[in-house]
Amino acid sequence: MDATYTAKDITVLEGLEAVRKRPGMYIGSTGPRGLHHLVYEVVDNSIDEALAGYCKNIFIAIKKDNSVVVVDDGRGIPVDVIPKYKKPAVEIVLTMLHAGGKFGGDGYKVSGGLHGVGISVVNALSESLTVEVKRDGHIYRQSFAYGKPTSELEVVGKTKKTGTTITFRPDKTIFEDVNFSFETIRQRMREMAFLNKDLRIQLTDERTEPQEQVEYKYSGGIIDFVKHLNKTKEPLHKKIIYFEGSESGSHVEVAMQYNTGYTESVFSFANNINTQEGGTHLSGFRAALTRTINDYARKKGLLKEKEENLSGDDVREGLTAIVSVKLREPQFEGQTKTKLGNTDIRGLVEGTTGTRLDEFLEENPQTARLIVNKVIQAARARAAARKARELTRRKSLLESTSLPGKLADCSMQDPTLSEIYLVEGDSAGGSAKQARDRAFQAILPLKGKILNVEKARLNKILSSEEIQAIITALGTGIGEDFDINNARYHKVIIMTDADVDGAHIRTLILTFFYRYMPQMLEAGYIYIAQPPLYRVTHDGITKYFYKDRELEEYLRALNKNVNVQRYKGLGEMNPDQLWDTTMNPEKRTLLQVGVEDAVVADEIFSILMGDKVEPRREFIQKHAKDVRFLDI
Ligand code: 0RA
Repeated sequence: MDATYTAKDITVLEGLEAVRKRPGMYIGSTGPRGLHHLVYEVVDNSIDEALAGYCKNIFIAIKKDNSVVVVDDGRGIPVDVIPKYKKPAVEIVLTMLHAGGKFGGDGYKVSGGLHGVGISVVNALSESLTVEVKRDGHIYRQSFAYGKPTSELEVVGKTKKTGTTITFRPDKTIFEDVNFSFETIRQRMREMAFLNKDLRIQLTDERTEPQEQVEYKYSGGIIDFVKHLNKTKEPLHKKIIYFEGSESGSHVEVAMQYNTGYTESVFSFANNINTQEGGTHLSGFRAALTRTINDYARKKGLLKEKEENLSGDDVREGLTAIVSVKLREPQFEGQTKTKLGNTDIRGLVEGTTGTRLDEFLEENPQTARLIVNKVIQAARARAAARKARELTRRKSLLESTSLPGKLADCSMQDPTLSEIYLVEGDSAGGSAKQARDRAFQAILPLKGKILNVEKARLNKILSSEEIQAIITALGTGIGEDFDINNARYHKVIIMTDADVDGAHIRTLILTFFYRYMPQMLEAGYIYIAQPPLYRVTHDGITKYFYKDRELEEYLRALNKNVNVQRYKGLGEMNPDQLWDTTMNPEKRTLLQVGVEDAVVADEIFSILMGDKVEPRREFIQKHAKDVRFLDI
C-alpha cells in the first residue's frame, strides 16, 4: 500500500464521518422518518435498476434483529476495479459520498431530493452492512461496519443470475429508535409498485409469529393507484382516464377519475417521490385541466356565454388523480424539498394533458357530460358559499364584533404566543375557562359532534354554527379567502374526552382542518391535548397517568392499596387538575399533528369519514389496537 493510496483512503473515510457527525443533513432526521429513509434509499437504487429496464423483482425483509435485507435482480453493482481508487466499484459506491449510480457508464439515475443521497449514507449509519453482488457468473461479498470495510470484496460462489443484495443494521447510537414499522414501509412499497408498473415488490416481516408478508405488482400502474384511492368513494364514471407523453428524456403519466364526493385527491410525483409541495408538473396539470374543461363546456354549450368560467377549485372537486413525471436531474425545492422546480416539465405536462384530455372528452361524450355537469354544480355551490360568507361577514359587522360569543379570548395579541383550546362540551369548556391562563390561552367550547365535512360541500359546512365559530375565532377565513397570515393563534389545541366519542369529535375536527385548512397542519399549528386517564393518590402523593400500561407498572411496583380515579371525561376534573395535567405548558404534553404522508392521510380520512361502511369497519378492526391511527 503506497502513501498516496492511504491518503485517498483517509479522505474517503472522512466523507462518511461527516455523515455520522450530521446525519440529519443527509437523511432529514434521526427519528423514525430518517430511520425508514435508510430502507427507501436502498430500495430507490433497486428501482433505478428497474427504471433502466433491468430489475423486475425486489424482496425486502425485516429481520428479527431489526436488520433489513433488500434483494433485487438488477445488473448488480459493478465489481471491477476503478483505476483511480484501485478499488472495486462496489466498495467505492458504498464508501464514498455521491458515488451512487455515477459509475458504470450510462448509470441512468433519476432519484433526487433527500433520496438519491447514495447507499454510502446508509452504510455510514449502519453498525453492519453486507453487500452481495451476483454478476459475471460469480457471487461477490463484502462487509462493513459504521461505513468502513471489515473485509475485502471476495468471491464466495458461482451463479448464472445477476442482482444485488444489501443487508444492513442501523446504528443504535445514531437513531433514537431502531425499530422499523412494517406498516410505514408497506405503504411506501405499495406506492412504489403503483408508480412502477409491473415491478414486483415483496415485503416480509420476520419479527412476528407467523411472519407477515405482502406482495405488490400492478399491471395497470397509476391506473390501479387511482382505482385504489377511489375504492372508498363512489366513482362518477367507470373508466379511468389515462394518458402519457414524452419529450427529450422526460416522461409524464396521468391517471384520473372523478367521484361523487367533494374533496380533491390529486397527488403528484417526480421520480417516484411524492411532491407534497407540488411544483411545475402539478401547476401544468392544473392549468390544462381548468382550461380544457372550460373550453369543452363552452364548445358544447354546457356553459353559456354570459356564465363565468369554471374555477380551478370547481374542476378539481371530487377529482382523484395521479400525476407522475420522470425526468433527469430533478430539482427539488421548498421547505421539505418536495416541490419540483424544473421549468421545462410544466410545458410537457400542460401540453400532454390539454391535448389528451380534450381527445378523451370528445371520444367519451357521456362521461364528458357527467364531468362537466358535476363541475358546474360545484361552481354553483361555490357561488352560494361565497354569498353565505358575505352574509356572515355583514352580520358580524352589524354585531360590531367579529368573534363568536362563546369564545373566551386571551388578552395577548401576538399570535405566535397565543393558543386556543377547542374543547368538547360546554361543561369542560367551563372548567377550561377557569383553569386557563387568560393572558395567552383562549377557550372555544364546541357543542358535541361537529358536522362531518367529508360528506358536505363548503356552503353546507359554512351553515354549521360550530364550524363558523372555529373559523371566525381563528381569523384565517376559509376557501378562497383563507389566509394563514391572519391566524390569531399559532397553537390550536383540540381537547376532547379520552373516550370513543372524544376520539370521534377529534377526528371530525381534524378532518375539517385537513380538508379545508391543510396549511394549518403543514405549518404545525394543530395540536391534540393529552388529558390523563387516571389519578392515583396515596400517602399524600398525587400522580396522573396517561397510559394504561404506565398505571399498571406503577401499581405493580407500589404493591399496596391506593385510590385510583379513572377519568372518563374532562368534566370530571376540577379546574386545578385540568390546568396541572393538560393545560400548563410547563407540565402538559401536546401531540403535534402533521401529515407525514398525504396519500395515506387522504385514504384514512376517506375511510373514517366517508360514505362506505365496509372499509371503515375493516379499518377499525384491523387497527383497533394501533393508537397511532387514532391520533393520525
Ligand atoms: C452503479 C452502476 C450500475 C448499477 C448500480 C450501481 C446498482 C446499484 C444498486 C444498489 C442496489 N441495487 C443496485 N443495482 C445496481 C450500472 C451497472 C452496469 O452498468 O452494469
